[in-house]
Amino acid sequence: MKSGFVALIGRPNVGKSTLMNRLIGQKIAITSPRPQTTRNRIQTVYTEERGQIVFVDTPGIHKAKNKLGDYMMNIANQSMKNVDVILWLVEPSDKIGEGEQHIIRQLKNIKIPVILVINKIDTAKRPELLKYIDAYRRIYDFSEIIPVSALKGENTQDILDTLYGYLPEGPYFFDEDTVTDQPMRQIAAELIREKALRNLEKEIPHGIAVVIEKMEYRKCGKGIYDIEATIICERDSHKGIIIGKGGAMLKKIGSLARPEIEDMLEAQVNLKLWVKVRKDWRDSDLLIKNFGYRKEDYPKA
Ligand SMILES: Nc1nc2c(ncn2[C@@H]2O[C@H](COP(=O)(O)OP(=O)(O)OP(=O)(O)O)[C@@H](O)[C@H]2O)c(=O)[nH]1
Ligand SMILES: [Mg+2]
Repeated sequence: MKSGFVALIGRPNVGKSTLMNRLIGQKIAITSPRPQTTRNRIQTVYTEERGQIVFVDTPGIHKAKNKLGDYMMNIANQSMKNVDVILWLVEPSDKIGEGEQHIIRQLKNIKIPVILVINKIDTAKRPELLKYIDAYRRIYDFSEIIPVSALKGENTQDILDTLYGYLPEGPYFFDEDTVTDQPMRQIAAELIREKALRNLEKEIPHGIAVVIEKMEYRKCGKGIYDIEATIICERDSHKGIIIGKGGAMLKKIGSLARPEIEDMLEAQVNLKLWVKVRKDWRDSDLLIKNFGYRKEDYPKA
């Protein structure tokens, strides 16, 4: 039996979370067209007859501009060092910029097999792919290079087959029913944040956090959860936009998040949303901690 940890790393927005969800066949990590969607280390477990793979999704590697950014980068850096295999995701391009060079410098200090995943090949012209593979091959000694489309599920099975070739023999780390280390509460908060990210204008999403204030179960029919959540933002003007005209935006965020939370909890959900302003929370250790981002969450695996 094989088992081990596999980190998904790369710049923001390259499709790490989309790929992880695809590989395990379930939506656990939220995804959006906004960079810096993932803020935490998210572990998911994939078990089959060949063995068990623990995937570690990480925040996109970028220049931190506040304490939340420092926190996110610490998670990405730690995750890279504590796994058996690294999947480095990149866009289909031969433009290798400072962002990629920075990642290469970090990889050069690590003696872990690195598999380059060229994602989003559905957006690239086939003949160009060879050019991209060649450009990357020149700058690092990758164990493998695999072009895929996480969104369409193209070639993603190849990643699983390849990974088993690099994982050590060993026992399961989790029982076979385990899917993730993320508590339900956290996933519910993230689903609400995802709907905010996907529906709000560009400058607002980065400053948003979601806190579940209450999540209570009532036995009634197939069961009901009463959930109260607060969307935290950084400015009064943002609060107005998140609420929207006559509450329309907040209603939209709630009505998009609710069915997904219901699917996850396999129960009915009563969802109440509030919006609060906490100026510059992304630079406050105390508030970052209050909003569920904890230093203790750093990987130890
Ligand atoms: N066309 C196309 N789009 C993709 C593919 N994979 C991901 N995307 C899109 O790219 C965007 C970013 O995807 P995410 O999975 O959130 O990216 P990420 O790397 O986790 O981003 P961060 O968490 O911000 O670091 C989303 O809009 C996805 O739908 C793909 O294979 N093809
Ligand atoms: Mg992500």
